[in-house]
Amino acid sequence: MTMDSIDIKTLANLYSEMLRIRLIEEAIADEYTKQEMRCPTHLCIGQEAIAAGVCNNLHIKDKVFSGHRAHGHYLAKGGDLNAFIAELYGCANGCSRGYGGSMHITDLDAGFVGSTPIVGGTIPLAAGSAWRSKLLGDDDISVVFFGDGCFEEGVLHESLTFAKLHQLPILFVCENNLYSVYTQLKERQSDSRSIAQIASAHGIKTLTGDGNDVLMVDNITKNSIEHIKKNNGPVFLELFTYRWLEHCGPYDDDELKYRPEGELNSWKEKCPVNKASLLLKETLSLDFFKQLELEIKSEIKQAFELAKQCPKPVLNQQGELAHYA
Ligand SMILES: Cc1ncc(C[n+]2csc(CCOP(=O)(O)OP(=O)(O)O)c2C)c(N)n1
Ligand SMILES: [Mg+2]
Repeated sequence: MTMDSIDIKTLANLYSEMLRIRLIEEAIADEYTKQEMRCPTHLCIGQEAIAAGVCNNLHIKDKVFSGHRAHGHYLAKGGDLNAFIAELYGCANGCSRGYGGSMHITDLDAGFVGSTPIVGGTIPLAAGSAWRSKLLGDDDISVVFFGDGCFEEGVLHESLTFAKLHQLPILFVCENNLYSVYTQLKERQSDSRSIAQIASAHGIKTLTGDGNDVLMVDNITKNSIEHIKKNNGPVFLELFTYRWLEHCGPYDDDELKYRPEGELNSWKEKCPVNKASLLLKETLSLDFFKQLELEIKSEIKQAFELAKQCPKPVLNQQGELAHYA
């Protein structure tokens, strides 16, 4: 694809969103080692295009749900950065009032209903939210992001059946990064049928795509939302991508050898952020890139400074967090 055939403004926005997520995740990884953030943290470095491309097509009122690897989804949906970083530090002004940490993020003002670490746990909640929209006749769409690991959870299949039966306005987004913790997909699922085939066997319109190509994700999502808004029922997306860091935490874990040698590097070559920047560099000056990075880094610095200054949770004599009324 060349810059002639795409809208530069759209790509620049998608790129900015991905870069912002990347830089925020990198800052969290750097700060995490100081052990001031005391919540398990699943970073989405390498997977940013899915969050950016899907959320680019959503309105603030659309409802997003996610799981343990939710940072990118929250940020792309318009969640507040200061409140998010504060949440990681357990501050009372965090988006979940400091109770939730990285894996329980919520921000109703941004239409980010919630994320929980129970694998598959938010899928039926999203179906319920879509059913509510259907019953009320509002125009909202519910979107749920989840990993390939959810295919081992019965509730996913129950939710797909229910969503199809009631023709619900819901977009299922499976981020297939080929692993559930240390276990490859091919050790968990028969290779005689793909995730997309299983989803489509529920009668749901199913599309697959390169989850590291933000323009493709944006385009597929646009088409999916058109389908949903015409009252044609749910859509299921299987988007292929790859997690760069360890399953949980700020480090690389390639030395554990659960991924074939060279696999991580081959995916790094397909970096979604680089891919978009290469296209943009055909048209935009280096100043654009420098300025953008400066702005994002300054926003991040401020968010960490604020979070570090806020009162931290302390236990009272009853063992409760004392800074909550
Ligand atoms: C019901 C349940 N079973 C097991 C776990 C432990 N667990 C946490 S994350 C995870 C892997 C999920 O993999 P996937 O859904 O592919 O998401 P990814 O981490 O690859 O983004 C597992 C098994 C859990 N949190 N909940
Ligand atoms: Mg996975």
